[in-house]
Order: sequence, then structure tokens, then C-alpha cells
Amino acid sequence: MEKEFSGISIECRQGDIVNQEDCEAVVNAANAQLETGGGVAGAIHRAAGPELAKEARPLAPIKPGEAVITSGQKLPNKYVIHCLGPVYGRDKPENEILAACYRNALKLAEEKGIKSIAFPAISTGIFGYPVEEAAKVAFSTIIKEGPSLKQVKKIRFVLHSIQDLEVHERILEQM
Ligand code: AR6
Repeated sequence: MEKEFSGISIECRQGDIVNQEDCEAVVNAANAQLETGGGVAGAIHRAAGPELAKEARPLAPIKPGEAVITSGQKLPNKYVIHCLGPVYGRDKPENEILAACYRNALKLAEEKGIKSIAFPAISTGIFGYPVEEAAKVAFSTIIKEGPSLKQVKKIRFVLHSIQDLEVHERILEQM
């Protein structure tokens, strides 16, 4: 599904973050060291190749809520924006830290003139953030940022499972 807010399209689809050829940037649900890992980070580093970790190393460590940008290396995308989400139950306030991830990612995208960006559901895997709560934070933050975005025109949420897609579609519908 797709919905428009302040001239920006927000789209939800099921898929893999490494197969978003038509987006200029993809977002990594990273770890503080910007190394490969499980989930999204593992998939991104595998697809991008070892040069990605090499390029990212001088930018590490990052704190929860922060974002940094690298090239996409072997990915079909020009850029990877690496965000460190909160570990649910540990990094507090979780909602504010998660909102900061989305805001900081969009800020970097604006600075680079990026028109299209694909996000995974940051923190909802290994970091344990409940999907529905995380989706509310993600969409409300993006919609609030909407009027100030001059470059970004398309924001895609790539959900790994059909269940996560359904939750995101329901929450986006209510926005
Ligand atoms: N494409 C899209 N979504 C995916 C993919 C994929 N290839 N793989 C998993 N997901 P996670 P986090 C979903 O764990 O919670 C890493 O090891 C997954 O189902 O990737 O922020 C890092 O190194 C979930 O809904 O990120 C960090 O240490 C969502 O993406 C830590 O995990 C996020 O899951 C980050 O944990």
C-alpha cells in the first residue's frame, strides 16, 4: 500500500532490504560498531561486500538514535544509512531514541539530495521492540518531518514477514 503526506509517498511492502534497486538509499538496522551482524545488518553487509565494513569503520562507534552514511558498495543503491536503534527495555526512552533514528536518517538523506529511501523496521528484530509500537513511532515521526523535506519524495518500508507488513499497513492506514 501507498499513502501520501505533504507530497511525500510512504509505501509498505514485503521483501528484502537488499533488493530495493529503485531506491537511492537503504537504511541499515546497524550495531554500534557498524559491523556485520544478524538480520538486516547481516544481509546488507553480505550483499554489499567487505568494503562496506571497511568504509564504515572510521565512523564507528555510534550511539542509539544516531545515523551515519556510506556508499552502497556492491548494493544496487548509491547509499547506505546506518542507524542504531534502541534495545527495547534497555535504551530509554525507547520511543524518542527510535524517532531520532528516523529523523537523523532523513536529515542525512536531505543533505545528500536523496529522493528515495527504503527503511527496515528498525529495532523490531534482535533489539526486541514490539512491531506495532515501533510502526507508530516510525510513521508519526516521518509524517511530522514531511513538510520540512525538500529532497526526499519516496519513503518505503520493507517488511520481512507478511505479519509485519499487515501491522504496518494497518497503522499507516490509521495515520
Ligand atoms: N530485509 C528486511 N527486513 C529484514 C531483513 C531483511 N533482509 N532481515 C531481517 N529483517 P534486525 P534490530 C527484519 O534484527 O532489531 C543485528 O545483528 C526483522 O524481521 O535486523 O534493529 C545488528 O548487528 C525485523 O523486523 O534489527 C544489531 O546488533 C527488522 O528487520 C541488531 O541486530 C529489524 O531486525 C539490530 O537489531
